[in-house]
Amino acid sequence: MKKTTKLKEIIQSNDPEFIMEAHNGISAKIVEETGFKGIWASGLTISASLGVRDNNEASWTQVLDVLEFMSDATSIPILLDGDTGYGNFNNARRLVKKLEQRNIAGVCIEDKLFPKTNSFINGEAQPLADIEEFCGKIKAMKDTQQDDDFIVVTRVEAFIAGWGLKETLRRAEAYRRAGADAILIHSKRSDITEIEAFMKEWNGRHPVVIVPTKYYSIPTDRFKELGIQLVIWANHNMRASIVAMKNISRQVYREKNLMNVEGKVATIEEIFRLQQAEELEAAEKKYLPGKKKME
Ligand code: SPV
Ligand code: MG
Repeated sequence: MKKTTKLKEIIQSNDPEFIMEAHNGISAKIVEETGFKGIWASGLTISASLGVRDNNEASWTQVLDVLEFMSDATSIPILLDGDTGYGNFNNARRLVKKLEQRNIAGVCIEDKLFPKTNSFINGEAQPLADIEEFCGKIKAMKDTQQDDDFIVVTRVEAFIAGWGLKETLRRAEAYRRAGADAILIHSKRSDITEIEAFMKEWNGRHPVVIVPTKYYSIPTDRFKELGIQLVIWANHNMRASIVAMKNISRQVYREKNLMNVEGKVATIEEIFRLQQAEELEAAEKKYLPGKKKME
């Protein structure tokens, strides 16, 4: 099945599905091996992995380069966090063209202005996109895709920016009508009251995606009760690796010795396995003259 079709099925499922953040080839591969059905290519963590801020400091083609490695390393669909689409409708539709060429299954765009800022930094201070303009962007993206199953998720930032339920509903409905495949409702509250209020009024009109980074203590069953289609665990591989890298760097720096560290880190063989080194060895036997004889 095509990656796009797989993502479409995930987004239209009755029960919540879960996708996990990755930010490069190896983390994408780990997400797939773990059993997840899809990957969230997070803007926050891809920029963090490049050592820059989540303010479109990495150019969109630099993000594409990372995505290409992630896509080549995996067979499950990738949903790109495409920020605002990196400009107006024209930039966004060109993005869709390039994503399809790289076998990326879908993209999520948010109704803010380029260059964006992460939703958890001064959310209230961030202006939202004009609704009509944003709807034009959605239409342009949907008109551009060649594969009918390519997914455009639109993310409503009205709760984040402090505009409340009415504006959130107004925007979600406008984006649905403009052709979005699903609506991501973002909230920075530590409880789920905003999402609950939205789901009540929304009444199953169209698939809904959530990112429970701040309301992490809410049991997953609640998402099911509310009728949510897709849950994104948006940044946890990056956060896990920061803790692990800090700990190991500190220990090696302090001890000037690897003895106590060796058992705590992945083996070199594990790196080779994740890189599929064996496949190359087999291919060399098949394609490289003299390789068989040498052994
Ligand atoms: C991301 O993972 O980059 C997201 C989610 O957009 S959030 O950081 O919550 O805005
Ligand atoms: Mg983001």
